[in-house]
Amino acid sequence: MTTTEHQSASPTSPSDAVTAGAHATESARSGLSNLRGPGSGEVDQQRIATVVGAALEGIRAAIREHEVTYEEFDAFKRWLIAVSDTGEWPLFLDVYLEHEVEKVAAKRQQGSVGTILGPFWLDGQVQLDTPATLPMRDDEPGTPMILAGQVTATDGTPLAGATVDIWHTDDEGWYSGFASKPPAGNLRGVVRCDDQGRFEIHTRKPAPYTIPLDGPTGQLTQAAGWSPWRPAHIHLLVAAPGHRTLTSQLFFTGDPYLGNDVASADKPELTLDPQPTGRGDEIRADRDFVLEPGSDD
Ligand code: MBD
Ligand code: FE
Repeated sequence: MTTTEHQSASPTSPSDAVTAGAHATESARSGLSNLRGPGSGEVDQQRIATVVGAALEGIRAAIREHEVTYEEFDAFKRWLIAVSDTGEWPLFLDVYLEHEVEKVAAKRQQGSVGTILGPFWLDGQVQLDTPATLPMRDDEPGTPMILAGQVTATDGTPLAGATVDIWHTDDEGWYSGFASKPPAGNLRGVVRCDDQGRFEIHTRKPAPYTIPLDGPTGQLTQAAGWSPWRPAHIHLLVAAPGHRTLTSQLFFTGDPYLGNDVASADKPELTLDPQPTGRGDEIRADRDFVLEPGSDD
């Protein structure tokens, strides 16, 4: 399927946007804090005043400089209410702001380059031993793809006990658990590596993805004339006992949306160049991961 067909096919019905938003909101409410490592947990009045003050002043400056009208102010209020009503706060925040938070965090990190988590991770997916085939339909469309590699520590030690939590869209750009089309758990899994930290995952190559165009995030994006597309990508959480969990994504050489990712999450270090294996149209990409010491919760 070409990306043009994908776009005109409209990735979501209105109920899909609301369903996806509700699930992402529930997931953000309950399960994400333990992925981020320990924080101080303290409420610091000075920090709130500084950061929230700067954010508000940025908005006030935009109002002054661009002479924002009451009509625009009221439209902004209605838009914010719609973001809540559709549960799109995780989508909007992860598309437009998470990449800046990730870059701040990355300044203090060692090991493989990572990128943002995004709103579509789900806890509790099927656990598989390597070599693993992700759950998929009998007639799962798309190019068969193998992703293989090794997880090591920063000193080069292979990490027995490493796991690769992987999730990505199907060949039409749909995420299981968020769109109605793919069955629950489709193209998601947690793969246990072997005693050398090696993994081999059999899946399908994902397709480029547009954020839902019928919700407030997509509508704002289109109203501004910005591209709503993300390059095709595979999400990963690479974990091992005693090491910081790496949150990453992998992209594909030649993808038309590289460098123009609506979520600004693509990085040159994260591009795969899969090669034919000679078995039908199957392709294979090899990618190793390096984890730094740290808390694994
Ligand atoms: C996605 O699939 C995604 O990965 C991010 C970060 C934001 C929106 C949709
Ligand atoms: Fe994604």
